[in-house]
Amino acid sequence: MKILVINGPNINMLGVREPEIYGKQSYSYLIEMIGVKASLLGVDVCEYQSNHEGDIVDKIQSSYGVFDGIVINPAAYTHTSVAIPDALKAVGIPTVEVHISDINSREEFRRHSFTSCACVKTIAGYGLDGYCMAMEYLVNEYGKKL
Ligand code: CA2
Repeated sequence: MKILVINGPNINMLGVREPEIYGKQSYSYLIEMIGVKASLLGVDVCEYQSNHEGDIVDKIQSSYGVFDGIVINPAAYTHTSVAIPDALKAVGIPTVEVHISDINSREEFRRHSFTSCACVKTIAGYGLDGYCMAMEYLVNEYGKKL
């Protein structure tokens, strides 16, 4: 099984500020953790991060026929982008949405996700562990059928 992990704007700044919300670990720690989890699960993983909505759309489109599952944290685009869920629906790859923080208990503008309607599951509020939970979910639900 091949899984693509997509991170949106500012996730590359993890650990730099707001550790009380996003934790103390850096983006490179997250990448390493995802790699270790992939090995344990026996899957191939690729990571992609961009601060640009169109680039994320391009990456999702180019995943068609290449990846069997996507884990996405669209970051701020969660609350603004229609293009990202449209792209996810267009490729039809099972996708799990992840948020490090619990978006439902934060500011009002973070409580709505445009992405979730294009995802098979949303995991929010489990910190970086949410990425591992999302990968595990994809493997359990879709890995064995491939
Ligand atoms: O909780 C999440 O994972 C979010 O997707 C993170 C986004 C935020 O806009 C979403 O509402 C929830 C923010 C990404 C990281 O932003 C940083 C801010 C300060 C320092 C480092 C990263």
